[in-house]
Amino acid sequence: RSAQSASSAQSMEQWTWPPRYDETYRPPAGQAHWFPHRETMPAEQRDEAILARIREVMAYAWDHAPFYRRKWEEAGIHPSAIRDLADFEKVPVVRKEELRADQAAHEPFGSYLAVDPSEVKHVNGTSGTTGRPTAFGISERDWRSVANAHARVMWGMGIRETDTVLVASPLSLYWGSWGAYTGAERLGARVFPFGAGTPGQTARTVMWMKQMGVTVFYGTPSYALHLAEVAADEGVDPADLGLRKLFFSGEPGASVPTIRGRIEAAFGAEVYDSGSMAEVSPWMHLGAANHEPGVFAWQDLVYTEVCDPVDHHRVDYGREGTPVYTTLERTSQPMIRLLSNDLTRWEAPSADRGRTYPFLPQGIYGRIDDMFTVRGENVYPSAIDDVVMAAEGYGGEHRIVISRKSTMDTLAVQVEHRGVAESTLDGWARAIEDKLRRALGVGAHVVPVEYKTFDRTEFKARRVIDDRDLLRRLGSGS
Ligand code: 8LE
Repeated sequence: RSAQSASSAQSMEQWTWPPRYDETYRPPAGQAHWFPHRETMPAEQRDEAILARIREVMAYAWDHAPFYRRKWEEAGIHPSAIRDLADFEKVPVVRKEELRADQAAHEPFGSYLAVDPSEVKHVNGTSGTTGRPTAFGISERDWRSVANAHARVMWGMGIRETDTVLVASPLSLYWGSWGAYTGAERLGARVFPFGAGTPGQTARTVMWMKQMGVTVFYGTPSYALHLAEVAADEGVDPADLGLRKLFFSGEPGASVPTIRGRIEAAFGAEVYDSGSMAEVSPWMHLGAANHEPGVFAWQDLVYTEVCDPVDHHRVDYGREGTPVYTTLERTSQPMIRLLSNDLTRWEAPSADRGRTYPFLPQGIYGRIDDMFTVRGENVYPSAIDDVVMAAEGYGGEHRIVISRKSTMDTLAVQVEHRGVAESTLDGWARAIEDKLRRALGVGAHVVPVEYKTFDRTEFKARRVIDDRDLLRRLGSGS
């Protein structure tokens, strides 16, 4: 059996540790898979190769990254003790706070840097709007692994060298933009890094898209909708911009039916979801390959376990949990069981889907932190988005306001309206309330507000206003 698994691992296309890719490789244009064998092999066979790789990655981290050795010694775990993927569930998760603290103690890249600092050739990071920013120190080898992985997933989306790919998210510290950039470049497409986020940029984006014949858009779902709105304001029908495909990361949306539908309808193009966390770049290891909602977990790039948020053991297929990620190709800042605190549901691999990876049919639908409880019901902001954005006359933005009246939490949604007659506004709001009650199981108060009351975002939307946080900070909450 081990001889068989060894030969199967050998035959996996360009599967080496440390990773090394043939940079000249590209499949024939008509081929659906970048690496047909690796993407369609029986999942159990792939898991054997992944187990061997996990042991290599852990041994490497033990030898090169003091952070991991400390953590595992404390937990009484040695890489050699991982005999199967069930053993791997005993490896303690890494939390983002730990990485932040470790980096503060070991400037600038943390003691989880597993290469000599001189090998760090690229720096990305978190924006640091909440808490201490985290620096991503990336070696050239890792940069190339990410480029090759992203090219491969984008190939699965049907992007080809004849495409012009617009990178329409901030080209600064945000790894999302650079990951899309390097992937498009490696794939041989034309890259158009216009970015996003500076004043007046969106109207110029519309103009440049037309001039450059952009065929593929990358950014956040919120920004695509904003772009469609600005195009219309400029007298341009977004469907005339010539896009074939849009792919997304950064926030829920591309797998949220209403948001997805609005984007498809506005641009007359296909929508693809992707994205996990910058720390586990290649972040596109959660990426769509078919034109349908949901993403595959490309397990041979980053091993993804959907886990119980409390005990961090894998939940059964079909169940909800939080993704825990292990990079299989990173040598500079390897991530081994990084806890995402996001929420998803996963399904078992099935050859019918064209790739034998586990499937996340609703993508990632929220963060545990963003989930709130109103009268005992758990509510995800993306579920509210899904309902209100489906309303005829929806004006393009809304805000979700949670507040505490005496001891009870209440939920209000301020929704922009457009083209709804003043005399029918009340009925319009009540109809949305009905739909929200059915979808969420709790009552919400819908308040119509004027079109363009709220700011649009060029990046990730922040629609929840939680008054209870304010009360808590003032010390008057419970
Ligand atoms: C639902 C993946 C990337 C580089 O685009 C990104 O946004 O990374 P970042 O800035 O580290 O933020 C990660 C968080 O964004 C995740 O934990 C998750 O809450 C959210 N996110 C990213 N992609 C998606 C997503 N949420 N669907 C997605 N496709």
